[in-house]
Amino acid sequence: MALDKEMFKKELRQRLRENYAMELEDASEQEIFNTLGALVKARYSDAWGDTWKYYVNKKKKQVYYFSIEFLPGRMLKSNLLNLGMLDTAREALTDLGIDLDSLAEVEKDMALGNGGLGRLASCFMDSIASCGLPGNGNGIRYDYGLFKQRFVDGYQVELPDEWLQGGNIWEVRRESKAVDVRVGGHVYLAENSEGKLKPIYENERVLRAVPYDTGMVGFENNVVNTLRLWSVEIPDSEEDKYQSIQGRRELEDLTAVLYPDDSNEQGRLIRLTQEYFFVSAGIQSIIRRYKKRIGQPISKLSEYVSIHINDTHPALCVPEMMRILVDEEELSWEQAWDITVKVMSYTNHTIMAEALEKWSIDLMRRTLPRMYQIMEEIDARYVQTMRELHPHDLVERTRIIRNGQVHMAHLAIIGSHSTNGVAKLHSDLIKSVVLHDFYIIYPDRFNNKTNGVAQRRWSQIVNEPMSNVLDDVIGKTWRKDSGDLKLLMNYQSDQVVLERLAEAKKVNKQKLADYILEATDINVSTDAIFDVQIKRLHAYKRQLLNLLHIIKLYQDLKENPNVAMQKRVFIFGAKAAPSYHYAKVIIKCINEAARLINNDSDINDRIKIVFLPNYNVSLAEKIIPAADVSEQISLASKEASGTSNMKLMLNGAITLATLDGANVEIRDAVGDDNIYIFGLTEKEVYEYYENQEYTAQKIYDENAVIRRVLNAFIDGTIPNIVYEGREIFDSLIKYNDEYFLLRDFDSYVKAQEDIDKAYGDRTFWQKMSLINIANGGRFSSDETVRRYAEDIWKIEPKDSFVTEKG
Ligand code: GL4
Repeated sequence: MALDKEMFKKELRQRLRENYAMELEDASEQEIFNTLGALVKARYSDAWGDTWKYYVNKKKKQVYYFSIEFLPGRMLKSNLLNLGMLDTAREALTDLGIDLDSLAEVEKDMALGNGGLGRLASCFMDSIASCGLPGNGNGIRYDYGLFKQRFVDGYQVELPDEWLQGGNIWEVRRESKAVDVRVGGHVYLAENSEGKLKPIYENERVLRAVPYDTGMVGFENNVVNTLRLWSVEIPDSEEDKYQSIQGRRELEDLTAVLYPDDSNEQGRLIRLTQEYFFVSAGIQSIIRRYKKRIGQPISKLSEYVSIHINDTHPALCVPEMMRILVDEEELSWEQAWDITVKVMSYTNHTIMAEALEKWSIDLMRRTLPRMYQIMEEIDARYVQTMRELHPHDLVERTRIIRNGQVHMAHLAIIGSHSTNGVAKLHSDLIKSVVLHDFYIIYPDRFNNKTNGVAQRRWSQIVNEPMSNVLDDVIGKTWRKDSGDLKLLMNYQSDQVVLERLAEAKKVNKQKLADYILEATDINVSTDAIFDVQIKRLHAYKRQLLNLLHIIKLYQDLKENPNVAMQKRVFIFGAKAAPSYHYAKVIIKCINEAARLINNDSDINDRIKIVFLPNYNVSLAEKIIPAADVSEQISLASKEASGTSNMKLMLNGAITLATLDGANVEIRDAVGDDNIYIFGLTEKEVYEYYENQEYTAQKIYDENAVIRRVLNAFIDGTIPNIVYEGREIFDSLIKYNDEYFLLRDFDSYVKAQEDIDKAYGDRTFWQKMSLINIANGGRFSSDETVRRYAEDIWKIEPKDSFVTEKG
């Protein structure tokens, strides 16, 4: 039954009394938040149980999305919205003198991911449930999420993220579903009494994997799926092995922290054990459930179960499934292999060579001896089969075990029936370059699934002012079907609508300006262009190119204070992996340039730099609705897709981009006139690689503007960066500018000048902004997961049903 405002208030008070023996007036914000969370959870717990029963009773095929990262951020408002309770909750709380938005800030971000990859997994969880698709997440419940970032003297400092401190209201610990995972020791094969070869384990360690489940609430459809995250514990049977505190700590450390590096993994033992831990626990629980609930022979597994390998971190799904089917279920190798390949599918998320995971044979053998044996067998059989079909060197290059290393991407491709990229350009590149050898061998396995974003969160929840205008202008159907945003195209010349959208943007900018003042003490004007670059700090994403342009503007203004230009606020949000030295150097330089420019009275507030610390999902929710310009300036070919580019356009920001990742599709959606494109194309980049004719020094020698900008890093113009400035300078000149910043500089400056002019023409700008909003619907993750469901997972949505309790 729907909860009305009065009932809501009554229930909140009653629950506070029951749980804390307190009246509302005496409760802390945390206590009220926890109580509200419990109230919300109670509203979907029936549907959660019923969804599960429905899938089992109807023997629905389900997908299990295995990902070492999930990045849901805060869940209160999203759950309220999806349950249709957001307005009621807001009004009821207002009556009680509580502001929902401030209360929501009490929730700690669930930050069990680094960036785009983990956030995509969470957008998918939302969309899978909202589309009524039978799908679950499987990952790790880290005790500490991604580190908190502070700036001290302009340098990044990392602090632990103690997200579980206030308790986690959404999760349910399921002790009874725990499973054991075996690692280390030795394994050899011996005949059992029936004459079958069976693995014998010696001196292995047994880890207990305990699942914590979180309901993934679908949008107004009574569907609640499950995100299952595993935590390590010591099994009772092993208690006596862990008598020292240090021994216990070591074991418990396994799920303590998320690796803070999103694309440059170093082969560490604990990371490999993490990967196996959640893979083994997840697959064991799937098989256990299948046997108990579905009651079909194991040979039919692929008709009921699909497993998705999100990037290579869960690639051990392949040998682990083989282990269970062969060692435990006693299927033949051939039969087990056939099932495994049908069940598994894999997404590649990057072409950066350093992120293509490899493990040394030695480490693999020591840590996961049975997995290694199985991978050796897979590899040997692969070679045997392919030798007859393909040239020797091609087969050698694509082997799983090669040059002393285990290649996880090779394992994922060979052991699954589908490999996809995450934007058209990226999928083309993996076919033609990065994984070209595999494309020759398995042409039918390759496909594209362009990323998408959870549009309800990234429009309705984060941008109420814009949403209200949209409701008035095009009706409310866009809230359910974001394709209806297209209706807005009919109003591109309607002054009133354009003005109202601009007003909404202004409200969001003021809110962000208030936050900036509070967080950094910097005063910014909402008349300025809010120019935003928010993403992990990586050389290939080229935050440095953005900085070079800012320095150029600064030098222009110093030279001639009367230069005509719009006011601009350059907003950055970016964490650097703690071990990524160069990225940290860039952070320091941006912070020092900010200090210089923001305090220079000659500049007189015409340009400002704001580097907001601790970029995370919640901060993105504040920045994105307020953005005018969306910087997507990676070197073409390097960004697999990007997803903040989609969120920003959906909120009416104009994209300034290279033709990289999904930017290409954004351009196709909005048309050339409503986006600013610059720089080398991916083809030109590859030509440079082939001809090896790029010389940064030459550009520096010939281009006076560039020379002046680069010299600012070493001649004291930007203070306090004696070492960092030199490092930047050398990376560009001495080490020949790996990401072609200098080559793209002039066309970037030109595009920025065009933006400057366009912003001066209010109507022109507003119209571009409207067209971006109207075409944002194309990048909904609802659509993306439907494509995965139809083409790869072969799962069907639930027929519409009503939970038993109504
Ligand atoms: C990433 C890509 O870098 C990013 O372009 C993409 O949008 C995201 C989701 O597909 O995956 N790959 C890795 S690794 N981290 C990412 O964010």
